[in-house]
This record gives sequence, structure tokens and C-alpha cells, in this order.
Amino acid sequence: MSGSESLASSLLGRLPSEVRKPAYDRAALKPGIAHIGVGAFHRCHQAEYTDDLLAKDFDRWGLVGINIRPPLLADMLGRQDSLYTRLIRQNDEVEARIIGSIVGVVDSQESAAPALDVLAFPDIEMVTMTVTEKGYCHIPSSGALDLDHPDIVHDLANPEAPRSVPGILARALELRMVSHGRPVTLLSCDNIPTNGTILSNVVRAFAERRGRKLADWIDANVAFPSAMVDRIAPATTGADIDTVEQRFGYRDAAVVVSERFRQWVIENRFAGRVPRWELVGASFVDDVTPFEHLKMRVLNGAQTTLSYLGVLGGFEHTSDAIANPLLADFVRRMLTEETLPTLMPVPGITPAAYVEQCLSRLANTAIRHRNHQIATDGSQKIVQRLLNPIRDRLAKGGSIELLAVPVGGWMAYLIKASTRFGRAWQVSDPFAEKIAAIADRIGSNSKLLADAILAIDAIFEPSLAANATFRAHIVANLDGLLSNDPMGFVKQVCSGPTDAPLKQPARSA
Ligand code: CS2
Repeated sequence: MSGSESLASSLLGRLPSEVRKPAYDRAALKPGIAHIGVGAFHRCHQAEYTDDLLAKDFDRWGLVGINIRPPLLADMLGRQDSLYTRLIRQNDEVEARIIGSIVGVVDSQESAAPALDVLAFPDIEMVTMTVTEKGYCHIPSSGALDLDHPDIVHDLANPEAPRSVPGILARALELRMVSHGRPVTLLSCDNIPTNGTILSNVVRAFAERRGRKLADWIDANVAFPSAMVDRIAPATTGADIDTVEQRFGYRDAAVVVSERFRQWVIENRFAGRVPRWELVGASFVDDVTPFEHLKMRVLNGAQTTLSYLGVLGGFEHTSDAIANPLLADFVRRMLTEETLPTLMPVPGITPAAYVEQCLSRLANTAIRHRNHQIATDGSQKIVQRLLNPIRDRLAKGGSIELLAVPVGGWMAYLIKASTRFGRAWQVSDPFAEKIAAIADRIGSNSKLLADAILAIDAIFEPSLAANATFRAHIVANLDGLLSNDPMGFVKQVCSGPTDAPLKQPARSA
């Protein structure tokens, strides 16, 4: 482009004063934390908390990034001395800050060796990860390791050359056990329920198949705290890179953009040395569950709802979908009437105020979060965001009329991507092919579609799938959302009685 200089250490002293720079001596950083999955979220969240911490209580906590899936990052970040810009965009506000906490990134897509070298390094005592929901290779409805997952089958046969996250972690722990024996915390930062427990399930289940000795060593030396993480940070676009150049005069290929809000609640259960993130806004608590339910059911539940109804209604981004009064009304009512009653009390948080705060975060027009991005991998997301609150509602005899709509939305989104429905859009979901095959076979009979999709027990736990109320809602929602007027259907649902006793849906094909 225009000859602007690229970001690098040598440029730091010459950047405009409004761009905040690392307030510590980067040359003295030492690798202490490894992070798997250096995407936009990590660079806006844990790396920023760590940057804050380094400025406050240095302790030399350098982060080493590991990417085991695309994109390749080592060269690009390497050219920038691992520096990058974190932009906060809040409607008209733009705030730039250079994050310096990452000391290097290794690409480990071709082989696990670079990842294993970092993870087994004795001074790494904290491993954080954002590997997306499907990275855990678990069965969403049960949380157990999916022993039929092709990567797990591969890794159990080739434990020294693993591809999956559970396989790589188990091998790294084995290397630690035989070389230096230092303890380590494995801290999941993904939006799966009881993420520490699921991580521990999949790693231990894998390790047990490698032998008792490793499993016992893990029991004694590895901690798997759960955590709730929050900050909206969509995939970076070319326009974001141009914004930095135009406003601040330098080129940064690794820019990330987020909202101002951030939150991190971590279960107080560690092995080895722990960065004191609680000094810079993170909370260490005994039980993350109430926080995690709140965040996944309210914020993420709203995002998922707006993504499916948004795509079906022709809206590109979350902020476009929520700017539509009907969708805004629908999502607010869903959260208030059906989701909030499923939540446990959360220390320091008023649920109704939290809902309003989330809705206003989602309305931030400067965050260009594509509905298709959020819609990705819905099969791995709907359990914690929608199905668990639905189960809780059903157990107490509450209405699920509104919460069942986005579940139908997820199905309709994948059904409409099938050949039979004209491949309305491209989708990415581990269950996309299966659902397209169902749609191609069945066509538009909502009852048969619902029967076939609800039979996928990796997503729909059998007692939920068998629930007559839930099934009836799904059939009606498929009828409405697959029709030519999905927004008309949402309007019809919205104008129905609120918190009414459960009624049978009007149509069932
Ligand atoms: C989003 C999340 O893509 C998605 O699934 O719902 O990445 C969401 O933006 C974050 O969880 C916010 O903390």
C-alpha cells in the first residue's frame, strides 16, 4: 500500500502519542504462559489482560502462542516483533493500543512437534486455550471424549504425532512427566459449559488409554480450572487494517478489533505458578458456574438467536439484526421471560441490568460481527446457549415458546444450505453434511425433518428429544422459519400471549 511503515519494535517510539504502548521492558520477558489458538479473541482478551498485568506486576510473564489450525501466524507476527494493535471500537470511538505480551508464535499445523516443544518447556506453567467448541473433540450433549472422532482415532494410534487438542495435550503432559515433572494449569477459555471439566474429561480419557502412569501423574500435577471469558471480537477485516493505517499512519497486518467491555472469571484451582490476572480485572472465584450460565445463556444465547434469525431475515451483522425492532423485541423477551428464570444468583450482577447491557453491546454498530460467523458450528453451541435453559424450563413447567425458536433457526439455517433447498448459503458446522442429507432425503415436511434432526443424540440428549412440548415447538418453528416469510413467523410468535401456559403449535405438518 501507500508506503506507511509496518509495526515493529523500532517504530514504537515514533507512533502517535494517542496510541498506547507497552509500559514495561519487553526485552526482559520470559516464556511463562502458552496459549493455543491465537485468534482475534485471544489477542483482544487474555493477551490484553496479560499486557495490563506486565505493566503492573511485571514478573516476566511472556506469552508464547501456538496455532495448531489455520491461520499461519508465526511469520506475520514475527515480522512485527510479535506486536499488534488492539483497536477498541465503540460506535464512533476508536482507541488503539499496542499489545506486547506475546513473545512469539509457533505454527504447528503440519506437525505437533513445535507445539509440543513449547507445551513441554519447563518454564511454561500456565497453558490457556481458545480452540473453539469443536476443538475439544467431545460429544456436545454429554461432554465425554468422542472416541469415534477421526482425529482421536488417529491420535490413539499415533500418540507421538497427535493432531487433536486432547492428543497434543496428553502427549505434552507425558513429555513433562518424563523430562522434568513440573506441574501445569490447563485453562480452557472456550464457551463450553464447565469448560475445565470437559477439558479434564477429554485429556484424562485420552491419557487413560495411554496408561495408568500418565493418568496418575495428571491427577497429581495438572489443574483444569473452569473459566468464563467475554469480549466481542469478530474476525479482522481488510477495512480494520486500513483504519489503523488511515488514522494512525502505520501498517499492521495483525490488527484485532473489539468492544470496550471485557470480563474474565476464573475458577481458583491451579497447579504451578499463576499470573496474577486478578490484579487487572479478572476474578478468581470458587465456582464459575453461575457466571458461565449467565454469559452463555444471555450474551451468547442472544448472539446465536440473532445470527440465525438474522440470516433468515436477510441481515448481515449482529448490529443490523438487533437494529430491527422485531428481532430486538423477540430477543429481549426471550431473555427476560424464559432465560433469566433459569439462572442462579450471580454475585454482584443484577440479571435484568445484565440483559440490557448485553443488548446494548450487541447494538454497537462499529463491531462488524457477521451473523454467518456466529452461526458457524452451531451444533457445538446450541446445547449450552439454548438447550440447557430449555431443559431447565421444561423441568419446572415453564414456557419454552421463545427459546425454541432459535433452535428451529439453527435447523432451518442448515436445512436451507442443502441442495434440495437451493443451497441458500455456505455453512460450516460438523453436522452440516448430515443435516443436508436429511433435508435432501425428506424435503419440506417439518415433522419428519424434526424427527430426523432431533434423533441426533450427540446434540439432543434423548430425554429432551422425546419431550412432546419441545418437539411440537420445533415442528411449528420449522414450518414458520422455512416458509417464505420467516420474519412474519417471528412476528406471529411475538404477538402471542406472554408466559402463557404451554400450547400446542398451530401447524404440524
Ligand atoms: C460468538 C462468540 O462466534 C461466537 O460464537 O458468540 O465468539 C462471542 O462473541 C464471545 O463469546 C463473546 O465473549
